[in-house]
Amino acid sequence: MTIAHLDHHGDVAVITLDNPPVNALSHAHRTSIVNHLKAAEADPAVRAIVLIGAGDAFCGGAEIREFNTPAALAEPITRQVAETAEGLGKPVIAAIHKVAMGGGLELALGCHYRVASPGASIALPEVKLGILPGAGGTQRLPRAVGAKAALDMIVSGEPMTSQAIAPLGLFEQIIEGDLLEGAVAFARQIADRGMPLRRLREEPVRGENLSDLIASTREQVARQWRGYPAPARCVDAVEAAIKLPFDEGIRFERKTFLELVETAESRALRHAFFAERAASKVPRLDPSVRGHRLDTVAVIGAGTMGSGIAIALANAGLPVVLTDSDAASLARGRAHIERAWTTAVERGRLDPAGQARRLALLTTTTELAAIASADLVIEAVYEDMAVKKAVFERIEAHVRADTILATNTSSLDVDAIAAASSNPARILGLHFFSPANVMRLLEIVRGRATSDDALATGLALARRLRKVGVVCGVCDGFIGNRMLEEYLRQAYLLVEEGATPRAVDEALEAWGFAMGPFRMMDMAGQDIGWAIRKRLSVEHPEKPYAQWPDRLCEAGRFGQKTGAGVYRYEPGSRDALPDPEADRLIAASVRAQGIAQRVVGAAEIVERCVLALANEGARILDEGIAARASDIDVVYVTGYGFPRYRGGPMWHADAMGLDSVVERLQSYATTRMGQTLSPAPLLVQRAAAGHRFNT
Ligand code: 3H9
Repeated sequence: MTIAHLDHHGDVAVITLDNPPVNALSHAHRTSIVNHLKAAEADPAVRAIVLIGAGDAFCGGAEIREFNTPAALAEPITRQVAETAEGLGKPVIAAIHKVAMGGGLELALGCHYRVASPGASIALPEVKLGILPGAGGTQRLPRAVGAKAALDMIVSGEPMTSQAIAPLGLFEQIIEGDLLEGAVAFARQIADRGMPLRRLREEPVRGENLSDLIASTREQVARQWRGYPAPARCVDAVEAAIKLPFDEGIRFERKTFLELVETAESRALRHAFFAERAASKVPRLDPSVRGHRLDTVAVIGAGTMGSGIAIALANAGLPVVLTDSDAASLARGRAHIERAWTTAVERGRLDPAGQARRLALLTTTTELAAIASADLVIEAVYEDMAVKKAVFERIEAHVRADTILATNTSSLDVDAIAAASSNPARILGLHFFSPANVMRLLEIVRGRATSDDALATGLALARRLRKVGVVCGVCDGFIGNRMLEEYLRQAYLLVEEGATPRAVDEALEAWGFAMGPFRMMDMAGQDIGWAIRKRLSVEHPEKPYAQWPDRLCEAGRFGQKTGAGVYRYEPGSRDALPDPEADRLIAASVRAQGIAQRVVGAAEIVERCVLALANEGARILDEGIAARASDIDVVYVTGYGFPRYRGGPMWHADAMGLDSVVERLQSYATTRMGQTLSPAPLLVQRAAAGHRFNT
């Protein structure tokens, strides 16, 4: 077993955390660190101790997979490891490189001194897992860097670089060059000079107006983190650090940690963490295939999507050639890109040098020949099969034989596009979400002929753009939009049956969705849904739609872009206002169909919409379009505003129990349009076998 080891560098003992990949603090690892600390303490030849990490991290924190198992509670727990270091009578120095997070940082806070390499990422990210730092972090960090900075870090979970946090008092030295050598020299200096052992537990929490700070943070958390229990508890714990003696604060932290780690929200957030990482492991793809080296990427089409993709590429440091055959569209696209970077500078998110670097990476041209040197071409033209095929033909006339070609279609058949190519193996789908420079999700569509090389290039691109790439097979709408169709079907039918659009939006927003379906479709454009319905109602006449949305579209109500959709919009505003005209059109449509409306409650709204997602997810899983249920969850959490603290539609169904899901879906069988919710075969099978989607 690979665990911490102890070496001697003269009179300095070096304990190396060694538990790949991130030196997480499993029970075995914790035990071995404590044993080495005690051995070093007992060894008269040792005058100081350095704790350092092997590989690419000092320490990524507690072993998350141990949570909710006996191993997490087995002593020494992480807090006791930090306490052992703090309690030693010889100086203990944490030497941090690359990553010190969660329990890893808490262990370092237990040490008497800390040094770091430049650029190390320092964080207490527990809140993102629905817990709080449970190994003394909420009590020691405010003592180390002051209450304000500590509260920011603990509540946001966001990392700071070692250089940025050093002046706040976390590090005694930033060591350029060899960290071990520097840390050993530093440790020897401390011992030589007989420097006092700095124990944070003995120091006061620094900062002014701390009650105001706690009160204002509490308010901000309540506004920003509806549905997430952990952020408010993080504030409580820092308040405890301010108000209580250290040991009482620690007891409060532990109790709160143990409560939070059992919550459904924490379990769901941890699922989301591992699901995102699992998505990069693709069945039937040799992990040694690295994909094409990307020196230049070309984007075809300078519309909203194409220019958003160009921004994302340049932001990641990739040279981009953006082309559009229409000079006016190209100019509009370029202006949009330049405006995005100017706004980022104005808001302090980008410095002028960064803006200049990005501009230098961007070439815009109407000449398709300019894509000749591209390693990857991403087509982002109008969503029409004939147009796409024609564009691919022209692209292929200009690029090298090994250039990877991607279509940014959101629903068209990638195999059909590839079939028109002389080399279908190099073609894949890269479905970006709008705005492409903001949204984290990238659906990577693996066609029948897509080569491993092309697929690996798509995955590497996702990593480069700091997006989550989810591989899916070819079907109408891929994972996300195919499920969305079922979700929207229910949302529209619920209005036909008697709910108001606002009630539907409010119910789903209260449940945790970032935006209700009608506000979302008003933003995306009701005409897009209309076009899809027209096509699908021919291809799948067995799947009924509510009719009122078409009536709205026929009246030119396409949403925000036309100032009216399901809601009304004042010029320049995105606020969805009630609109009696929309209500009138809906009522007229329902009357014309002779539908007897009824009272529809919030519980039914949420249940039908959310379970429709999971039900279609089951079909997608059954057909092999998604490799695993967690990939579907990742798509919904990162691309569709599904509440992360509920884990995703498949996780939610698992948490409900699949037999209950089947029972709830069947309960609608007798209602009008009940067949739209008939349980998918895989769902029924798994429920009958007592299995889950996420294994
Ligand atoms: C905590 O510390 C609680 C304490 O306060 C109290 C305790 C009582 N455990 O992200 P990557 C795996 S809570 C287990 O692709 P990167 C990860 O799943 C913890 N596994 O690499 C993946 O495995 P696989 C607080 C972990 O270089 C592999 O490592 N800490 C852990 O892009 C590589 O991960 C956090 O929340 C872990 N703690 O980023 C930090 N961490 O290869 C969470 C990682 O099988 N971790 N793995 O897919 C991270 O943010 C990133 O992983 C990190 C490296 C920045 C460390």
